[in-house]
Amino acid sequence: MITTLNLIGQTDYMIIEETEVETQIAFQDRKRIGIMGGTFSPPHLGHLIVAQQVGEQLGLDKIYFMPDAEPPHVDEKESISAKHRERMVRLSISGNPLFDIETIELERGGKSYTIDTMKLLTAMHPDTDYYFIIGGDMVEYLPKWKDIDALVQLVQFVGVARPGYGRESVYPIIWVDAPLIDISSTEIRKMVKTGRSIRYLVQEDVKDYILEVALAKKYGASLEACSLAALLHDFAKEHDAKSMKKIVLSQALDSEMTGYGSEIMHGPVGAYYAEKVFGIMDRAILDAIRQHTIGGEVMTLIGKVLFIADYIEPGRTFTGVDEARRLAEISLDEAAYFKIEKTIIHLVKKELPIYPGTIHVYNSWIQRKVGK
Ligand code: DND
Repeated sequence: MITTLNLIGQTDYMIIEETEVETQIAFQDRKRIGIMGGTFSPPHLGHLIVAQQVGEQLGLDKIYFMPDAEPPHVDEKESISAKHRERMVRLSISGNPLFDIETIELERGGKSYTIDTMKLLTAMHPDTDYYFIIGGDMVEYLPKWKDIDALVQLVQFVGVARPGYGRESVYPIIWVDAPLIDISSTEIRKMVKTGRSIRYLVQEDVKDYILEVALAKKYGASLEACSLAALLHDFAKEHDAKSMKKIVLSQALDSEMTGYGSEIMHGPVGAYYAEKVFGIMDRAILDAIRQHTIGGEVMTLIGKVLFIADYIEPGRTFTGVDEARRLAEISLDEAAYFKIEKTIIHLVKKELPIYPGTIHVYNSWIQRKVGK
């Protein structure tokens, strides 16, 4: 069948086969999706910068961060459990409408060979063209990927230069220019181990999450519970003081705290959200969130971990932070008491009113300390 269409200006007519029209329309309708595959142990700002640059420069509809279940590399990396890596990816990409997460490899489990995944994804989404984003190091490694010749037929590889790696490849690669970012997950893991600051290298919430998990490991606290508490503890901060106040009053929380601002309210309000919005039922997690700003008269191990991790993270520079870090190495109780006492002293010196709840917490800790 022949169709006449006005395709070129007002007066010039062109005749084309309908099948060709369909092909053109089909081409226009195709989705263009970027895949940022990785182990993300942990995800860092290099990953985010690269994905953003590729997405914008190639005009992609979406970029999916796809954590692998087990990295297929021969030289397996020091493993952080898949669950933690997934959570950190979710934290890293939250709030960016261009980014999303693809969990297909985590659900499948086992070694995540990209060819297996892309066969599944292209079969599930025949209307999509996939752009698989890799750094220069991975471009060099491509010849070793499983069934690479078949894979380059399924996806378009997009390479982003990385310091120390060339741009040559025998495979078809679209190169995208992005600022050279010399950050690697391996280096970040080393920095965490040696107590160096990872601020500005990973997204802020990821940094808190990593430190929380490190402290939990040291004191044998449940990693699952501590990581959940770390994830949710500042959720209330996304809301303004007015809406926090509403919750304090409607839920019959201590109304007195409304006079002391978001800093005091976001703990108890955060616990409310964790229960009502995220369905957390574990009392210890809820208490940890509730108490994480001022502490509590009685605190669980999870509560102390959250309370201290937040206080001593490497980005902090206040006077006394080194002492707090030293104490955290020896005893969580010593570190917690130090924080409670320091807070009171700080507020007195600044001539600021002290929330009565903070004073109650201090009283119970000092009474225990001096054995009364
Ligand atoms: P990585 O473990 O290198 O990820 O894995 C990248 C992807 O390749 C994953 O989806 C793997 O499943 C797949 N792969 C690798 C090897 C063999 C096969 C498949 C196979 O099927 O046989 P990372 O978490 O370390 O990094 C994620 C990505 O970000 C990588 O492409 C990496 O090159 C890149 N990257 C940077 N790019 C530019 N500047 C930086 C970067 N840091 C990481 N600073």
